[in-house]
Amino acid sequence: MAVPDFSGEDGYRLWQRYDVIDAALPTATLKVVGRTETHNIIRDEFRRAFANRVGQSSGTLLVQKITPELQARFNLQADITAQLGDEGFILKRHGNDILITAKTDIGLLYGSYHLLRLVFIQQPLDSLSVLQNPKIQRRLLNHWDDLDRHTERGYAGESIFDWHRLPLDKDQRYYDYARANASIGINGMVPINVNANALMLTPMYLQKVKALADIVRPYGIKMYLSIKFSSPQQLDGLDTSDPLDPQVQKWWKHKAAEIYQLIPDFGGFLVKANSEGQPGPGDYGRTHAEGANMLATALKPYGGVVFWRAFVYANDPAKERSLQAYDEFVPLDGKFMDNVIVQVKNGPIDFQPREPFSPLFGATPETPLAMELQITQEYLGFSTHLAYLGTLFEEAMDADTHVKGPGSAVAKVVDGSLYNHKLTGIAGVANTGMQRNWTGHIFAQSNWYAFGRLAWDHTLSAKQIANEWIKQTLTVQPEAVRQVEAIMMPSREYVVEYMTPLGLHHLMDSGHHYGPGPWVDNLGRADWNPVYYHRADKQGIGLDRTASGTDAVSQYAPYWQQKFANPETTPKELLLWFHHLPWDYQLANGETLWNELVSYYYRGVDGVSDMQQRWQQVKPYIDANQFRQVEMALSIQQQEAQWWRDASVLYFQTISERPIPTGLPKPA
Ligand code: GCW
Repeated sequence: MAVPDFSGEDGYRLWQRYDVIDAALPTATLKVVGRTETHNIIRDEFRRAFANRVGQSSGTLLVQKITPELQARFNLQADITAQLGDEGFILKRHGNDILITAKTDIGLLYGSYHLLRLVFIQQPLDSLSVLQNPKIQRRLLNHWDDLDRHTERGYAGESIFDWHRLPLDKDQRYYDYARANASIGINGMVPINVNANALMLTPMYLQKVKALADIVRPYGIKMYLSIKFSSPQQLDGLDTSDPLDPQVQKWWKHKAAEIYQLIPDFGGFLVKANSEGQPGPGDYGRTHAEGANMLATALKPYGGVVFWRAFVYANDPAKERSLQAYDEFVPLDGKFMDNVIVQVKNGPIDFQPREPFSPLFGATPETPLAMELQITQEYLGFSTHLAYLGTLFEEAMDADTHVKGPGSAVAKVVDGSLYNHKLTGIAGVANTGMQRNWTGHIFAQSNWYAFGRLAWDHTLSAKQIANEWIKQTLTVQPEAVRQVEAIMMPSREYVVEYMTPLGLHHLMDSGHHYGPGPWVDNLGRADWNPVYYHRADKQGIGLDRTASGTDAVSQYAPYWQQKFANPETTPKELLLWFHHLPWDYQLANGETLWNELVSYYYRGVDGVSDMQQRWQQVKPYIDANQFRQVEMALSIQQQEAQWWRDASVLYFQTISERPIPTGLPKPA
């Protein structure tokens, strides 16, 4: 047997494979005006991209901060340049020259990455005229990485952050990480898990954090830290961490001063409090607002912010889990300081393959909300299943809350436009690790990419982002691009279909959340058990969240209350999220619920076969190593989609006592 040759593309360069894609500098000369570290990065980036490839036309590619003289030379109207924000940029062609301009160095860097993207996705530049500003101000990656390099919900090897070797060992990966993030507009990072380790705030670790912050700063990335609410006790032996205690307040003020002395542009704190066993203000009978404001007061003199997570479901175990975040946070609206932003997961449970939007979005007019999306695939097959999440992120952003009538999309809550908030943010739970290709599955890179692009501009479509990513990462051959798009676009829906169709959710096996476990009923808390969510019994299946059940529908705007109250007007894909329905319930297409449920499970498996076939067709256009990695992962996914289908259908069949509909093969 021949020894396989794995010497090809290893995925390390992500979507920055400039040197293998055929493209040239669009002008003959590059001129970057300025000598800061960021200017040097820009020079280096163009050198990497075009090395010895000479441009086609005779002009100059000029990278320079905006001046009146440049405005005149490139015909930039004053009203255009007035629209430039601090991170924004303008790209403008004039004759044979191209200008990249901005108000700041970082704007120049973002403009440079945008031009590179346009070149590598083969956009014509003849009449180039672009003005862009990010729509959301703080665009963060949240790493759930522990100090010992274990990554909670990480499926790509150990953490890329080597705290043992920092601060002196400045691994090349940190620079490459920063480059990749800057190229898609990510401007903040939290290198440490939300289940925080208090040690992070000790002087020794802060030196390490400073070293990282210094590396990423010229790329426009700010450092934030997750903190443990009990730090004053754990680190300095105070006898309380009560946010209203003056000693505790003083402790945090000193800590903030210490941090800002090392990292003057430090972004702020991310906090998971009174959630899943973490300490918090509730331990002292104080509210989330009192806890957040105490930290916000300490950060305020330096311009820092607090991201306070709304992922809580601790206070009242008897209350259905999806209700709890809304019930705890809505009464606090108006009580948070203006440098606090509440960070809300896209759905009311927990990063399921599909959830309705969280009813918190739009329900707190006085409180800015950041959206938290999960890039790592905790509930979507880890890094062995191909699931392009651009479509999930797009669905989450575009969902219309109707809180101020039609056109009240979640994205408008998050970008601040619905309630006129200046402080805006979005966070993605990262999927990076030490694997050579960073994310374990080549296609998981596209989820990191899609998060960044949508955080920058939520009006981009998932399809357009997939197209960009494919051309920069895999191939520009038109037919192959089309095929890969046809793999990516429905891929997340296939996962929904073979894991949790029709609004089912949280049926993954306990703890690890990989593989089916719809039968699990013996965990420590009722709301950790899959049976809690599907409620299958002799009569039917689904969780009644209408007024006759947990009444979660009442947390939505009246428009949705009405729709969700009735199974006939509930979107089919959320049917069993909101309703418990008889097995023989008739759907609009004439099928019974049981038959439809089963056929969805089959459809998901067929979808994976379709992806496999399409992948074989693009073989000639994909690097052999990339091809093989994805081919092998798809074969795992094929087996496991069948496992999901068979386990789920057989389990539910023991309850429904109905036959597999004719025409479908019987589960193995
Ligand atoms: O869903 C849960 C995850 C935990 C995670 C938690 C959270 C970081 O299973 O691993 O903890 O969400 O978001 O805080």
